[in-house]
Amino acid sequence: MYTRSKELFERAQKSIPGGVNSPVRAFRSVGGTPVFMKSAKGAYLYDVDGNRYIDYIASWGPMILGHAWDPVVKAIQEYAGYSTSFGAPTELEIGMAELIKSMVPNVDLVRMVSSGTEACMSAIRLARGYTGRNKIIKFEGHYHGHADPFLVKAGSGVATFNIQTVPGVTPGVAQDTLTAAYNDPEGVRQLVATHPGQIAAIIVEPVAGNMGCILPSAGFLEGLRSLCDREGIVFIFDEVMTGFRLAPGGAQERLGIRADLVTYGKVIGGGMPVGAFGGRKEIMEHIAPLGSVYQAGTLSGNPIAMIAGFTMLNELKNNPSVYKELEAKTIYLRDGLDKVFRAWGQPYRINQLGSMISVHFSDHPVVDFTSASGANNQRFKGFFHSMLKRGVYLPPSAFESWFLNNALSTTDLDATIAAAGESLREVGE
Ligand code: HOZ
Repeated sequence: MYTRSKELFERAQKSIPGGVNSPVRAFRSVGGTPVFMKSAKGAYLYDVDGNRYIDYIASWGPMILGHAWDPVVKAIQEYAGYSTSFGAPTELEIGMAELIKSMVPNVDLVRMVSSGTEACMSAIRLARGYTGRNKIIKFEGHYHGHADPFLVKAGSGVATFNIQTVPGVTPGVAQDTLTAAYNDPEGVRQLVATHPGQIAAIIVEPVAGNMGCILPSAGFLEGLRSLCDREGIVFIFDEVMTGFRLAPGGAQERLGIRADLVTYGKVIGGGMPVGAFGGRKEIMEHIAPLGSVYQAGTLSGNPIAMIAGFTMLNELKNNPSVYKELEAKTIYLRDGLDKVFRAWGQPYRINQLGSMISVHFSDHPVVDFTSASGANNQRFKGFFHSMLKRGVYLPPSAFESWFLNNALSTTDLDATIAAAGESLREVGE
């Protein structure tokens, strides 16, 4: 079933560390051979052995309208003919910035970068430059890309591989990153109180997606907002996963909370390598060349990424019913999964908001990294492989959210629910 994938994985390991270019996709935490993909269309992935999968990763978020959505493909084809990079400004970048501003609240200025990592890294440099303070607060199990300051108690691959301390991150850098538990406002207040006037920024995944999907508890983000206002701290929403997914205006709009800076990743490129950070003029004006907080990139605002992203985001803006449809599909999936999990009779928790969802094999509510880590991830491993065998592609880690795309049909969702029922019977007690 995976003959060609196995051959490619063998070959890949000879020239690529671990055979992959991003650790989670190596399948190490779930075991087995990573599936090598050949193509994708709509809701389906096709691997090199000719197997078809219903996709619940959506390239870790951006494929909101499904893979290889025709207008995006056509736009890329057309614009590639004009050159794939200029290293000079283009009108496309202006259109993209204007479109983002028209969709997202509280963004006066926006700077394009090439990945979510770059966006978050630049946003905290900006917050530090703006406030003249050094320390940041992040949350355990949150992942903001792989820049040094974020690799402290990080989620995603760092949690998946249970890496406690990342070699190469100097103590000097690590000491400026303070961590608190997600959904623990008191913990954050204490950190701020013990470091008066030293915190430049609080960065948060408003809805966490890098330790499975975990929702903010009532009042948590509101409390952080007030704390930041009181203490002159820059409040950063990492919307790499939630941006343009939970609503046209992302988590800010969906949850009704104002951020000072927002970061985006692949979602604004329709899957192309891109990212952005933006926010209030007063803060963003400190970025070079307006200010002296330096940040740059030849591929920033790359024309192919811009036209792909513009085409997709423009559709989302003009057709907001996509969000209702996506949420209805996700609720349908959640309810269907809930039924088969209940019939199975073993502990589980399903967290869902908008089109983000995940299952934790846990007998307690999953509200933070400690509770996510306490789940039975051996069971997840068995479940993952049983689902894969049945043609359902879930994230190969319990520490990742699932993302739905709007190309999924009721038939796909029913097939997924049926596969889950069979998989649970296979996983056993
Ligand atoms: N860290 C990404 C998900 N949170 C995974 C990226 C990838 O493997 O492509």
